[in-house]
Amino acid sequence: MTVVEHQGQTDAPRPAPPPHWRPRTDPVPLLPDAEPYRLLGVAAAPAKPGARRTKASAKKSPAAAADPALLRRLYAELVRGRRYNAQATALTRQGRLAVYPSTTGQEAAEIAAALVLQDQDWLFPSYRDTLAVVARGVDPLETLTLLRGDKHTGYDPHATRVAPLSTPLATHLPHAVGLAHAARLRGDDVVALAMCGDGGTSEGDFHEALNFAAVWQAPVVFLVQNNGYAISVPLDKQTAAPSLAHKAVGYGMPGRLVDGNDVLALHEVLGEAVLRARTGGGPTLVEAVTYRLDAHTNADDATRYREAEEVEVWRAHDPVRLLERELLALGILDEDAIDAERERAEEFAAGLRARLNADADPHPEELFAHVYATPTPHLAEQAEQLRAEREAEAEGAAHDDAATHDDERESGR
Ligand SMILES: Cc1ncc(C[n+]2csc(CCOP(=O)(O)OP(=O)(O)O)c2C)c(N)n1
Repeated sequence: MTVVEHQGQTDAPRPAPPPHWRPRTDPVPLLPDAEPYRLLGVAAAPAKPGARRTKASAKKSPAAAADPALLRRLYAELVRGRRYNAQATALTRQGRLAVYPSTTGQEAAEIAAALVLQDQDWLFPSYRDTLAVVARGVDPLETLTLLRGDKHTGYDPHATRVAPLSTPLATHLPHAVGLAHAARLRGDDVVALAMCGDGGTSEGDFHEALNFAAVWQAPVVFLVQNNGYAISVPLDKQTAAPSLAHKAVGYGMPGRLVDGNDVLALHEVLGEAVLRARTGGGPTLVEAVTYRLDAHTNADDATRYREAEEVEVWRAHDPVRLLERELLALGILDEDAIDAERERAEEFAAGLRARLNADADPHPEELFAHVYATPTPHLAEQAEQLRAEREAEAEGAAHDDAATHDDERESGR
């Protein structure tokens, strides 16, 4: 296409642009890494095809500089998380859970998200993020209560500083921004970390949340777990952006692209983002490139939209094995320590199983208890209606019992 200048305008002096025409900030420092950021296995990769990885080369890896206690903790949480996913999925097959969205393959992002927060911070999870919630310290049984279908949430969000698992996509992101902004106005040292999937980034709430977070410089970290699919919809049907992390630049916040299976890289990047938020630097968008090895939920058939070969490629990049290999090479773990960790995870799963195999006995009227801080008149009316119906039922049952008793007496039985 040829651009033709309007006649008579070519030599006219151009007015200086008003301030809102100029870039408000240099976009280049906000751009994400060209490749997903990695720490595990970096120096350990063979220099030449066929070259063997040695202990010495592993020692040069960035993991060698990390705190061994942190590395052990990350490993323990990954092993427990993997077992938790398997146990929860098994419980759906036994009818003990209504549904379970597994994070098998995504454990690194879940664990890193929980571990970078301080006690006073808030986590805003999506329905998939039960593992992050458990790693944050919420009772694992209570984490599953919503998925069992017993109660709205299952844990007290204020006691744990974990917002309820959000089933509607991305609706919790503006909540995280609002909470963080309010905390900052009050002078409270609070950071909110909000999690969503790649599909969640197509929701209006995602964009509104990022926009206001940047405008207000709210202390928020957004973590997108890009596992390639929103149920069956692949990423290229969600976005034309170079990466999800690039979206940050349009809002005026930094974007980071991280290997979502590298727990150490995630811990570093999320930790930096949390510190930045805490010290007044504003929000960050972190995209973790990962993969859900299990189906979307136990109710989904993933073979209808993805090839087995694709799953195998990701299985070879397993987050638990990735850290395990590095720690073995560094001498931070040995086979006995690995067995001990697996044993601990088994005990954890057995405890969870036993507790979930006990029938829950929720009170029907509790359904109305935690919907609003002040119940609406409509809700109060419904609660009253249910109470009256249950009372009438109980009276009816008592009356029937008494009548049966009288009949039996009269007939001499
Ligand atoms: C507002 C809204 N729209 C649609 C749905 C139905 N839904 C449930 S999960 C899902 C896909 C989500 O994919 P993604 O955000 O990538 O997260 P993932 O499940 O992969 O972790 C959809 C569309 C929903 N829960 N909420």
